[in-house]
Amino acid sequence: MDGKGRAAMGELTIWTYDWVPQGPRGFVRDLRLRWACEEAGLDYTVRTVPFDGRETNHLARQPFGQVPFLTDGELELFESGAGLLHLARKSDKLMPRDPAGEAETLQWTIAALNSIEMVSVPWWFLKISGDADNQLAGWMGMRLDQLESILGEREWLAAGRFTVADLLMADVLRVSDVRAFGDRPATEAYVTRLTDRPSFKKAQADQIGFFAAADEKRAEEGAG
Ligand SMILES: N[C@@H](CCC(=O)N[C@@H](CS)C(=O)NCC(=O)O)C(=O)O
Repeated sequence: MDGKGRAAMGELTIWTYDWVPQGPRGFVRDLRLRWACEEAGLDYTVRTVPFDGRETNHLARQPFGQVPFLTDGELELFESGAGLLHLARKSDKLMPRDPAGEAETLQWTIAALNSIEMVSVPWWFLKISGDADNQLAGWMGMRLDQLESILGEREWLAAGRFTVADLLMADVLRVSDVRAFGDRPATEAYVTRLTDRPSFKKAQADQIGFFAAADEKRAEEGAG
């Protein structure tokens, strides 16, 4: 199944699953790439690999059986962070071109992945597994408190303006269990500010609509 971004078939293709259960809708990481394309005004198409059999059916394209991955003409790359940085090289709306601003953007993009999401994802998995004594709670709280101090002092993470680093950090932080874990007003205001952006809202609505259409297709196939 194919879904289209704003423009006619472009060179940029964001790959996701053809269907996912309700739970992750609005959070599947293809949203990061959709959001970045929307911010930058880059034309893109969304295409899919089957959710069923994902463990093995596209390993040549994403070695962990996950999504998203991105194609740009002949070029193909996996990892949402790599995809975002690739898109950021196409548009200064995502990353400034001055060396200091670019370095700061790279630094905070990697920090979102390797200092925050690195903790938040395993913390979240332990939380939803029902482990009452989540061994990662202390580490998670410390990281979020450190970030809260920073976000209390500035509007954007890098270069004094919106960058792809904010897009990624906000996507990591907007998970409802993460938002509910303690009271951090600066972080909450930051997440709200970022997710109020029209490009985020469009990307999220598009993803939700995309999977809703997939439900209908599944139902038709089941009925037929
Ligand atoms: N580090 C990867 C993580 C990708 C990831 O966790 N993708 C999820 C969807 S958001 C997935 O494919 N989950 C299915 C699975 O792991 O089997 C990235 O950022 O691209």
